Amino acid sequence: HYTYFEGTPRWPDGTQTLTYAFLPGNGLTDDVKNVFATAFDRWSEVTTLSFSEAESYNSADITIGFYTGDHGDGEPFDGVLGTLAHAFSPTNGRFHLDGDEDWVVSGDVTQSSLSTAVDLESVAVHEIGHLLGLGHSSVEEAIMYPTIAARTRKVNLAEDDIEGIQNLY
Ligand code: TQI
Ligand code: ZN
Ligand code: ZN
Repeated sequence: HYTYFEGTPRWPDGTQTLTYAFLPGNGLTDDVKNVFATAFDRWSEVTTLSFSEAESYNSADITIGFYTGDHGDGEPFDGVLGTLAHAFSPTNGRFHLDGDEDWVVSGDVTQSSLSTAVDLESVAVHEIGHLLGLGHSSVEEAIMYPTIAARTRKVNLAEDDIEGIQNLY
């Protein structure tokens, strides 16, 4: 079953569009940006929320960046595998990904020759759930289940994720 963070933090009542921006300097390709856009769409499809890229990094509700090792928030990344990414609860908006992972942006992660390959969209859909206020779920099929096998793609929201998010938005 789905959970929320302590105190059930959420984006305020009446929030329609949440904006997001990519850390300047990461030099992300359009392919990478499109993966995030697709991941956001999966949540907007089942809620009253929509997501759009912000005009500027400083005005964005949600900020997305790739970082390695200690990056100043007390939750250092750890190189290949282990922690892949983290996101904070509403209304913090910070979404950090471990730049040391072998991210698969397009193509089939299950066919990757790298045993360490991680599907970017799968992780993005999960972290966006956290950004919106979902904690972890006990339902194995749920996007918000706390573990995922290596070289796995899991991007479709389960009924449990949908119920959880629809209670918030
Ligand atoms: N990162 C953890 C996660 O997102 C960080 C974390 C642990 C966390 N507890 C939390 C974040 C509570 C918010 C609230 O769960 S991770 C998966 C999964 C990770 C794990 O790198 O371990 C995914 C990132 F669920 F598949 F194991 C993405 Cl999809
Ligand atoms: Zn961080
Ligand atoms: Zn999680």
